[in-house]
Amino acid sequence: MNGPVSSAMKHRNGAQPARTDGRSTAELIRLLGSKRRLLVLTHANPDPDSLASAAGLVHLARTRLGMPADFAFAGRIMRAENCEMVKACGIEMTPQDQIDVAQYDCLAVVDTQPGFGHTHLPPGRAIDIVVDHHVPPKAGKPSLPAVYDDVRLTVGATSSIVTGYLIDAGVEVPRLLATALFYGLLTDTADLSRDASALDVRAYEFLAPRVDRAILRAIQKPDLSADYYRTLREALNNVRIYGDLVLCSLGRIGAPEMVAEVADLLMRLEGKQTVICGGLVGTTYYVSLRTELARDAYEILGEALAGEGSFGGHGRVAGGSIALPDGGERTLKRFERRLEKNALEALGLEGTSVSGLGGAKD
Ligand SMILES: [Mn+2]
Repeated sequence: MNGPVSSAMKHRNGAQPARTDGRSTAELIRLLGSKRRLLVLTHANPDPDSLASAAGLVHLARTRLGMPADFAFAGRIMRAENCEMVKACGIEMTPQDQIDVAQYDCLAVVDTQPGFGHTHLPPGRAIDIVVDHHVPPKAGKPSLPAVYDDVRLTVGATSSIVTGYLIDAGVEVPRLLATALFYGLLTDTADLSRDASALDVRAYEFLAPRVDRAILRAIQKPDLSADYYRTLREALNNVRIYGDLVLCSLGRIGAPEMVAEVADLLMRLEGKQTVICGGLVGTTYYVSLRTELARDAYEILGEALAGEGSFGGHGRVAGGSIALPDGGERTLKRFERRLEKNALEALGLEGTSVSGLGGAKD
């Protein structure tokens, strides 16, 4: 982790005025120029920042180097907003299991790094390019480091780093790609209010005049299914409030994205500082944590899960999943009681009395 950070600092200090900060785009272009075919990968169930970053890197390789480039994804596109983004911005992507990795001599990973639990990379293949803004994983790192490793912890969105490459490379950024990158940047930085660096602001200013506003609006306010509102109704009936902590169980749900959505919604409840929201899909329990406390969300979630399952996150946001022995009601209830107890301990709220939102159910 010291390597990329210190070299990024060095570059920043000695930067020429026209350059964006961080690693040299020329270095990336040189590497791409020595390869024939690029495959861009990201973490499973890609979010807007990873979708846009991948599309941006594919565009750079195709237009600047005339190089065949593809983006492959694992898992599924969750949330109505993300589905709308893929459709409206025309993001080309192929399921990873339908890709013949042997066809590619250059592998890139964006918005994540080898070694993260939610990142499924082709076994036995070295990764050539890593572009990310997360703290590198402590364990599970590959023995061969990437040739081009651009991890910038101070940058709010990978979309900003990729936009920096496009600016530096002088390639034209089409309207739909600009809209995707802009949306990726907005979601990861909460409209530049969270973790935003000078590069994020620079990328924002570069992209803003190129954005298709009608498409951006459609992405931000997509149609929602009746099932969405039914789950929401259940969720609101099941809110448990302990001091400044809000716990919410969605019970059994059809798709995991509701967990994060309800967590985001409840975070706006006045006076609340931490939200933990969970739901069961099949036999996998998904959990999202949001906090405004001075503590890292990842650390609180780690304590609440007592080391079980896999989880990730940074700053104010964390999420994870745990495989339960079965999908039965008793197993679910038992797990949620344990999670609640651990969470109360982690936040020093043991013995605090519980209430709901008030109204009919109370
Ligand atoms: Mn990101």
